[in-house]
Amino acid sequence: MSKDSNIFLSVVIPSYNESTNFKEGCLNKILPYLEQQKYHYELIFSDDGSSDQTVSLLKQFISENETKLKHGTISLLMNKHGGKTSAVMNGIKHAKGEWKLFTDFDQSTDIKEIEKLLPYTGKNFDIIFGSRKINPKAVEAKWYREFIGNTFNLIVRTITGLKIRDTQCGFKLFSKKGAKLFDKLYVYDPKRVSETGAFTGAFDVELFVIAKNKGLDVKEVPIKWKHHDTNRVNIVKDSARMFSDIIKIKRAKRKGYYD
Ligand SMILES: Nc1nc2c(ncn2[C@@H]2O[C@H](COP(=O)(O)OP(=O)(O)O)[C@@H](O)[C@H]2O)c(=O)[nH]1
Ligand SMILES: [Mg+2]
Repeated sequence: MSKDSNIFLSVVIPSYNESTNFKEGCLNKILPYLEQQKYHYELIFSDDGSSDQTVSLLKQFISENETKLKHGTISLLMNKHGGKTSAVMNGIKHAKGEWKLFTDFDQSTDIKEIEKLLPYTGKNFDIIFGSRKINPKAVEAKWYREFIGNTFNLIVRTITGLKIRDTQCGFKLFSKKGAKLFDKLYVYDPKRVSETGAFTGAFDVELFVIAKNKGLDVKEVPIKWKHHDTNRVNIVKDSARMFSDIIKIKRAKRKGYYD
């Protein structure tokens, strides 16, 4: 059987100027872990137009590893810089697995944590996702990011009516049906990014609102998470923009854009 037949798990990793993280070895555990599993997998890097050495480091990583893999494949997609949404979305679109995970490059959540999500597959959930707010003891975060995260989640719950405690954790597993929700993004439609500018953003919230509108079930699962410093998140600017995006999502829902 060829390595890409019957792929069970696709792992999509967006990358944007990750050479420091790469050199610190943040990818060291992922292939050894995936190779030990009984299922077939694919690992897809989706680069968001990095301007540092990320692309050449990833190409080297791929050529050093691809011939050794027994149960999976690795590939690299190169996108124009468009922010996390477009990088993740393009990766998810290319993914052929029965289940498709996206996880942050810095591996704030270790790939092994997938074992906490997998028990919920086959139970009619279309998004099974990591949460840092159910078991805070498993989370090593910066106090100010935690404070802002809590405030953000409270605002999201109030404005959208979602019952989710942590919409923003970068560790989410989609069924094939769940993955199609990306096509319905309106506020975070990557085509509009030229008007709005690239950033990490709250596309997750929009996906959850669309899922709810369509009557899909989602499952929030506590996972371990460890903060990695990033100098890309501008707390004040990004928070203000995320807040205004939540209002836009609410408005889009009212106008029936997700129907
Ligand atoms: N901040 C940021 N992250 C991006 C962008 N495009 C892709 N990403 C990816 O989104 C993920 C999360 O980014 P990170 O800086 O770790 O954000 P944090 O975990 O929220 O602090 C990483 O895998 C990045 O490579 C972008 O334009 N801005
Ligand atoms: Mg991070």
